[in-house]
This record gives sequence, C-alpha cells and structure tokens, in this order.
Amino acid sequence: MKPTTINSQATQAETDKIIHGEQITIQLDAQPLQFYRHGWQSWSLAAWVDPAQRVPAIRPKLLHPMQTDPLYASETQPNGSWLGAVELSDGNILLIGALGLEAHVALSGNSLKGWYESGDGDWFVGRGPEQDVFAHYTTLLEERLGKGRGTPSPRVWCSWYSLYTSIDEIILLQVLHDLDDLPFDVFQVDDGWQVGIGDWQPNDKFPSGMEALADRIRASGRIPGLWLAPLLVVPSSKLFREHPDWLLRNKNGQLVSAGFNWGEQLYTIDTTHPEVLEWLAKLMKRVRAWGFDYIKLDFLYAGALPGIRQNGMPRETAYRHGLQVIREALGEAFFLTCGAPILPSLGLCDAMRIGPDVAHYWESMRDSRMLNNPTTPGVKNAIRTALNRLWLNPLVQTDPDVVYFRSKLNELSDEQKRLLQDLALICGFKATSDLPSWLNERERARLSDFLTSQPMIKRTERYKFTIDKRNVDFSEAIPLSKPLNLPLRGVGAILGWAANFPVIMRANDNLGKWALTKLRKDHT
Ligand code: 9PG
Repeated sequence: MKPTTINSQATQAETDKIIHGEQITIQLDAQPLQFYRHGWQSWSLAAWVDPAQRVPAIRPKLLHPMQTDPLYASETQPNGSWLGAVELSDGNILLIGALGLEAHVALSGNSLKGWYESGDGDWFVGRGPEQDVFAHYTTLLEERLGKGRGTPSPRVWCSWYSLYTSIDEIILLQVLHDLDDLPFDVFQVDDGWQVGIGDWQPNDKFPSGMEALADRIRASGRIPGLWLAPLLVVPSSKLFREHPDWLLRNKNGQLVSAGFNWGEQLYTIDTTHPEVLEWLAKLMKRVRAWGFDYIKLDFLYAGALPGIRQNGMPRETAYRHGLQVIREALGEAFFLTCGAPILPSLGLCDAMRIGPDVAHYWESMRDSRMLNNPTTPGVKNAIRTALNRLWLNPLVQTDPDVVYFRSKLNELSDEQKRLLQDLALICGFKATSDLPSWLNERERARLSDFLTSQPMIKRTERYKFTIDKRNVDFSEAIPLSKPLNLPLRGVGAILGWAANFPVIMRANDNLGKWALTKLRKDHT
C-alpha cells in the first residue's frame, strides 16, 4: 500500500484530521528545529531532541528490553513509539500520532514517517501550538482507548526508595507507627515481600502473612498497597520450573529476554495463553482478598515484547488483552501501572508511572555519559521524561515517582528536592519513601504541608510553571548529556560491553547493595 503523503505547507484543514493507512509520510519543507521522541514504556526517554543528531544506542544491550522498545533499540534516526512531533520554525508543532497499537514514528531526513507493525490503522495529524495539538490527540486517544476512572490519586508512602528490598514486617509496622499524623492515604509495600519473581507468596520476612499486614495497615486508618511484577518470571522461580509452556518464546523457540534484574535473567509469560490468564486473574483476586486496595503492577512492558504468542495476537494487543483480565480481577482497587507500555495501558489503569525511577542523587555520570542511558534511576532523568509526558494527564493520573524531604542519606540539594516536589504537585501525585525517623522536625513539617497543599498551577512555557505565585523552571533537568570525547568514549564502550555479562551485572548489583547497606548503617 502506498503511504499517504502530506506536505508540511498543508492548510489547517488538511492537517488536524484522521488518516487511515499502514504508513504515513509528511514531507517537511525544511529541517525542523526539534523532534519529540516518545519512549515506549514508563522508564523510556521522552524528550525534545536535536533532529540532526544520531540517536546513540543505550548501553548495555542486556537491558534494552527493560529500558526501551528492543525492536527499535539500534535505530539511529530520531524515532518514537506511536507518536512523533517536530517543532517548526513558526513556533508551531506538527504531530503524527497513531490511534491504535503497534505503531512507530521516525524522522528520516525531512520526512516524518509513521507505520503500523502489522496491518493498518488510524493516524492523527495535527499542527498548531504544542499544548493544543497534544490536547486534540488525547481526546482522540480517549475515544479509542478510554481513560482512567478519574479517581484522584491518593497520597502514598512507598517502601522502595528508602528500604529497597530490605523490608520485613517489623520494620514496616514501625514505619506505619512513626507516620503517626502525617496525612498519607496509602501505605504501599514495594518489592521485597515475595518469595520470588513469579512466586507471589510472602517470604519468611513476613511470617504473619500478607493478610495480617494489610489488616494492621487498615487498622491504622490507611489503605493497604502492594507491589507485584506479575508478568515477569525468573529462572529460580517455581513458576518457571512448573510452566515452561507459559513462557514467551521467539520464532526459534528460544525464551524472549525481558532484561536482567535481581541478579537474574528476566523472562515473561504469554498473556494470550488461557492458563496464564486464569493464573493472573487468580493472583489479582488473591491479593485483593488479602486486603490490598492499591495495587502497583511493575515491569509490565514484558507482556508486550516481540515474540510468538499462542493465538498469534500482535504484541501490544496481547498485552492489552492481559491487562483487561487483570483490571477486571482487581475490581475496585486503585491500579497503578509501572514500567508500562504507554498507549496499550490507557483506559485500563487509574495511574501510570510516566518516567524512570528517582534516586537520592541527581544523575549517574557513568550511565548518562558513558552508557548513553537516560532511563536509569536519578532525579534528572525522572524529571525530564515525566515533564515531557504531562500531555497524558487527561487520560490517566500521572505518577512522576516519589519525592524526598529527607537530608539524611540524600545527595540532592534543597533546590533539586524542591524541583521534584514541584513536579509532583504539577502531576497531582504525591508520594515519598522517606522514613519518618530520618526526618528532622523541619523536614517533617514541610512534608506535612506538601501533603495538604492544593496550589494553583499554571504552565507558562514547555518547562516553566507558576505554582501559586512562585515561578518554577525545570530547564536544568532537560539537557541530555553531550557525547563524550574520544578516550572516554572508549571507556564507555568497554563498560557497556562488560555489562552484557550477567556476572558483571551481578557484581555491580552487589556493590550497589553493599554501598546502600553501609550508608544506612552509618546513618542509623
Ligand atoms: C522494585 C522497583 C520499584 C520502582 C520501579 C522498579 O534495572 N532497571 O532498569 C530497573 C528499572 C526500574 C526499577 C528497577 C530496575 O524500578 O520503578 O518504583 O518498584 O521496580 O524493584
């Protein structure tokens, strides 16, 4: 089928419309000023970039499936998932956005191209002021995919960014007690409670069981929240051993890699397999029966990775099918998706993480400069991508990840902490992992004010806002790292290569864990 071709000089009537086709091409009459790259899932980069610069491949390759769409990980032209936009010299933008799944957009010279991976579908083409064009696109997406139930986001205490996997029921109950009069709605238990990835039963750090923990949380007046990564499986799990036929494979019958974490290779299950769907629904119902009403499901991208599925469904359609079953089984629970492919999750969740993880530091120079990796934890990466995803806000509650108020165990400056807090106010999603015992009196009071505040927010420019009467400028979080000079580029290449070996990744994980434990010991 011949692609539909439009000239960028087209009149307003020729743009701002829906075009049907497998491919679409827009011929621009000059190189645009910027290109909007929209990453595939929560943690993938969303940013306006220089269209003249080749996109460097992120390192290491081993992590591609969990940081970007692995299908396009080596694409050097500016490109993005489902949508792409260019900034024109008249200050307007021109956007092409798919209204269906399995679609991609790239800028090739002066042509902006969109294509569906399998079959055809609808495209929105819009031109005008940035906010208006994105707003138009979101109304069309809402018609096709729906939106969250609009339940306001609760204020969440989450265990991850302080305790990481070193949670146990005694520590959590202590935190719950120490939170005292801080106005959190949800107490969310993150990674670390389960026997294993795939084996979603409490481990021996939770001897009283999950139901007892949820009861204690509820008795304190808060909503019990729980983290799971239900689409992932690791080789050490019982699930992996017992159900090899549930695992997603490629056309050669090999397992599809979903990345590497927890010192192990990650794999995923086929969400079109009837037994998998039944297992997923049962798991969600079990967690609900334990008493958890706020559910954070993580590493969801795994369900949409390229592979051969039982019923031949395309990858994102298959993921969405699985998510539908999950949503239904969750009933009335507040459902937050994380590490989630963006478009395929719309309409089926209440909130969505829209950027990479934060951390107690601004930026990892190793990751951003040597490994070209803007998806790893750090406040700069988190702010950049989340700000460039605010257009999603009418469709889903946008979660920019937690904020910090503590100065203990924290390298962030007051200004950097403030930027993150302001982003949370803009997103309307307030969460922290700060342990009350780590906060001094002033910090605790500030956290309390933050949780109760309802400021007036106005966007004045792409990265500038007013919050009540205060001007907030996020510009310092926006630039991507410059390419390295030659000798350092060599070091980066070697580092990136080495990180493809599980033994190196495991050593790096252990080093990180050791540093964290030491830091905590020195401070408590
Ligand atoms: C629990 C965490 C927290 C966090 C999630 C997710 O290796 N990685 O690329 C990687 C990315 C994100 C990540 C962990 C590893 O964090 O975003 O809030 O729930 O899982 O393990």
